[in-house]
Amino acid sequence: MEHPIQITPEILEAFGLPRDCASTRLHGGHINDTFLVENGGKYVIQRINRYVFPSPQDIMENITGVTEFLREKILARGGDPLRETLNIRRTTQGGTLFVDEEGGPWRCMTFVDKATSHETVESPAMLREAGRAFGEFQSLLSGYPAQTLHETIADFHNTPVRCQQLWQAAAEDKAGRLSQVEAELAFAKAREGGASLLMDLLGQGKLPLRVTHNDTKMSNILIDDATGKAICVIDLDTVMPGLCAFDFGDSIRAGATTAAEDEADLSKVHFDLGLFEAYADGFLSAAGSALTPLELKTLPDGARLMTLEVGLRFLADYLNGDVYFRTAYPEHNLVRARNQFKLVQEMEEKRAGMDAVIEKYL
Ligand code: GN1
Ligand code: MG
Repeated sequence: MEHPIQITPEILEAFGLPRDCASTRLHGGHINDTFLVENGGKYVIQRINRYVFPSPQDIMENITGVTEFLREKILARGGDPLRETLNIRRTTQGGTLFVDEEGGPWRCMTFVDKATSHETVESPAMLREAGRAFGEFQSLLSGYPAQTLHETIADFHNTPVRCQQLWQAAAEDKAGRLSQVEAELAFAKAREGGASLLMDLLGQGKLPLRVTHNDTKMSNILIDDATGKAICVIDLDTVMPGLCAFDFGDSIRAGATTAAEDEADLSKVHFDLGLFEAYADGFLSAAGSALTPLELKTLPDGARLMTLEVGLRFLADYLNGDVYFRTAYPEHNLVRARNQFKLVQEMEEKRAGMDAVIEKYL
């Protein structure tokens, strides 16, 4: 399906690296193509997905601004910016991107050694750490000039718009898969009414816009191999103004579950309240004092809506013929959608338990 993407000598040269550096593909992430390159030093070179990000230059401007801002904050608290934030390596021309013959945009960052991006949560302590780091990320960026950020993907966490995109995908049925997803569409339809809660509160001025990460899954944080501490928030492609509940909620979606996002055996997929509490504890210890009471109260809604939303997106992509998320087999997006919907259902059942955890912080 996909034609193999490779690092060429021209790409290496563009970033001032020897043309014969060894490179290996890294398999994390559903969107970009990522490689580890070594020549004594270690670098991550990525091809940005142009279908997903129509304006790679905007992403790089956001990332440059945010990482330079973070660098100052990290230095001020005596930290190590080479390990605690991304560091963009420029091209020999001084730019942040190299564009290949096919128009593919490439970027380079220094690799953070002796730290790991984990696809699944191994312990409540690990999730608490992730929560602390994402909470700290939000609080460090609270002084960032949000109006200078580009909106890299329009309506990224606008759940009602994501519903519309699913209905459109169903109407078009481009891949001829509609008949396989009747139950999932009904599940989504039944939740359309409640899908606009956060956007409504935002529109009414009841929730503040903050600078948020917007893709706070466990694998977008690096955990130090030696200390177990979450040291660096990565994948800054979707840093944009957003709601606190987006970041909190997406981490719960991805972290407070007993199975991988694409576990097909739904009997293994459960929303875990103990993990929810561990994340909430970490996140709120770092960001909680800045949050309004309504922000706190809507964190469980963030969990439910971010999980529903990704389910809608996986399902829409399945109907569209897998054009957005990278898939490993034909039913992959459908499996992911079912998995997320199972979590949504359990989050609805365990809502009172989530509220009780958050109540402690009110
Ligand atoms: C994508 O790039 P990655 O794999 O960190 C997606 C997120 C989804 C996530 C689901 C830009 O994140 O929105 O929540 O997959 N990123 C984009 O795993 O669409
Ligand atoms: Mg990403």
